[in-house]
Amino acid sequence: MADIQTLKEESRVFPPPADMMKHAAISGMEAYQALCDEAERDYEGFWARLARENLSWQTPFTKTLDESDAPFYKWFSDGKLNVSYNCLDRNLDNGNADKTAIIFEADGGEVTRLTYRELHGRVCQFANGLKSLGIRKGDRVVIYMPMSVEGVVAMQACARIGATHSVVFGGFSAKSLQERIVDAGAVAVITADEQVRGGKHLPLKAIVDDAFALGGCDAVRNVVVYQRTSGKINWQQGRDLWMHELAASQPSACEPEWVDAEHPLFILYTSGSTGTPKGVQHSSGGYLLWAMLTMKWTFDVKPSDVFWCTADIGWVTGHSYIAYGPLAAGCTEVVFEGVPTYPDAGRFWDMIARHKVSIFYTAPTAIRSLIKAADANPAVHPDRYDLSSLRLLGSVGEPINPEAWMWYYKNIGHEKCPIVDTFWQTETGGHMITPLPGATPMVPGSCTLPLPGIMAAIVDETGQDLPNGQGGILVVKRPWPSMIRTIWNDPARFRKSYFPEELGGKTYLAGDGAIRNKDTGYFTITGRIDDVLNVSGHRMGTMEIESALVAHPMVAEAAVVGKPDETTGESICAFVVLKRPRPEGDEARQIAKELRDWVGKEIGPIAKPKELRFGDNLPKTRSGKIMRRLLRVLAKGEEITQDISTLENPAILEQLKHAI
Ligand code: 6R9
Repeated sequence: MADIQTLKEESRVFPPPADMMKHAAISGMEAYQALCDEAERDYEGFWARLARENLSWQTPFTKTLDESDAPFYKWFSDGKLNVSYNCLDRNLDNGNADKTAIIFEADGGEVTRLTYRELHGRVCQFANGLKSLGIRKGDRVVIYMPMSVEGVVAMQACARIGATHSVVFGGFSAKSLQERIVDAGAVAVITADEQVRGGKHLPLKAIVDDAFALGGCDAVRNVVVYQRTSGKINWQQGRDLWMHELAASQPSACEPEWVDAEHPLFILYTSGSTGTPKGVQHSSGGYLLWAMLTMKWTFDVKPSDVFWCTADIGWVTGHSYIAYGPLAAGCTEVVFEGVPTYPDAGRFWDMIARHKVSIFYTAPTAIRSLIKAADANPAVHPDRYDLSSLRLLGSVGEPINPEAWMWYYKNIGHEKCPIVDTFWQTETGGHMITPLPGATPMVPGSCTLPLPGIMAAIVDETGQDLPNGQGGILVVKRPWPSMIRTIWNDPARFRKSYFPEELGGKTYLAGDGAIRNKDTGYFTITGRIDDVLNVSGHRMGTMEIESALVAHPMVAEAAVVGKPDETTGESICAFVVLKRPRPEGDEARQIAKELRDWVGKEIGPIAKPKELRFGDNLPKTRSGKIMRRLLRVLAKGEEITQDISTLENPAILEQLKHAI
């Protein structure tokens, strides 16, 4: 993660390219300021105008923002629309019918192209198939699929019939999947036989079967299976259906189900600082407005662009900037199944060249690993590829350190492409703080300024505004259309997590720390202020990993902390006390491996601790609290200089100092 001191001193400023400035949707800082002023002057009027101009409403709304049940805000609540209609049908009517909607590239390199008309047909057929299974508006459908055209079709088909989808990332374990199926009360699961990553076939359907075996999935009537590899799978007659067979006999027209703007489009589970993952519930109208508008504002998407967001549909970035935003904006997008390092670490650059990608959106972690790869092997250095189609670059998921920013700017963008460092969250639905490509002068490592209408601020623990230059808590002072509506099944937790009483109950608490530059007012995100880790842009709660560890019969106690990592931003370091004597040497290594695999099975491979250390105990205060700040110092391999007078058992620090 970027060192805060370096960022404070970062003084390089990169103006946006002149020609981009001329043609951008928001052209120049005056245009940006004018939009901010409009929002300031007439907040509801501003959003109402944008919602009318950008979305097609079946029933126009008359009420813009309803704050009567704050913080359960409602937007455009008496309006009706359909998200899939806005993404697909609208493009058939406005001359995009034969335009390529999706360029899909599979892991092995096979390319499939679909026009808007074809995508519309596929979505309608599958939507009719889902209806034939009795799936209705408001039903929940879990999607556990690889990156594929079919994954996007599944999401759009749910939206078309008003079913609320919950996509679960294909790297999650059977147990994580089962918890989400149960919490969402899903009536169907859409999956694939297998997924392919870096040439390897990995099971998906088998994991769905395992999730069912864990119990509690009784509401699920059907499992719909996309045939990706034709690998061998178990089949439950009556429950399991092939996706292609279900769609085949269906008409290729499907009247969209018109839903209220507030109708839940999706639930997406994400990690919090405590307890089980939270089902973040999003709306239809407000969510789509922002997914589409940020395509125009942040990415300045034009009809001729080829847009590529490398995220997975299992994360929010894949929702807003693969499944919905690009289609609502009518652009051509690349959807990619594989990994950045297969068949070699030139894959991204090669794909950009072959598909003439003009807007490229990826995560700092990918950039950092590709820097390493390019340094190690000149054959995959980006200068070997024709990247001249690029005109805009984006970054998302975690802070981008200035060195990675500069490499991205020089080697990928050839100093011609602005970089939009987009700060946002699962809960915010779309971008919040980001440079605008035709307006904002960029500073490496800073996400710069909030988008018009986003009232971001930095406050102290009591909610008092802090002056620029003083770090504090990042908040958003006014509701915005694409914000989280509630936590599925847990409105009390929604209030407590995001609208705490200490901040007055109406201010959104992002969970990140931030600081604004004294002169420019630019924001720099300083990292989470709760027990949430960010490993390769994946969000994980330390508590979740600790619970998984202590569920192992050998483990007595565990504490998990983040440790700065050059490539993944943060890595997971676990301190473990076993029920048996502290192991050493080979035995320690063997048990560490067993525990790592265990966490992989409990949560998913992304949650496996990179490092495990064993102690006879953990550093605790006299009242028995684990002193995590000391563990963080130990994980970094630094000497403890802090006050340890409250520490009950100082001798333990020596044991935990070294990795096994
Ligand atoms: C979109 C997404 C959200 C957390 C967020 C913050 C970190 C995301 C960032 C960033 C610095 C950026 N984060 N973008 N930090 N600069 N441009 O990533 O959603 O998975 O919910 O993660 O990621 O810590 O709070 P999500």
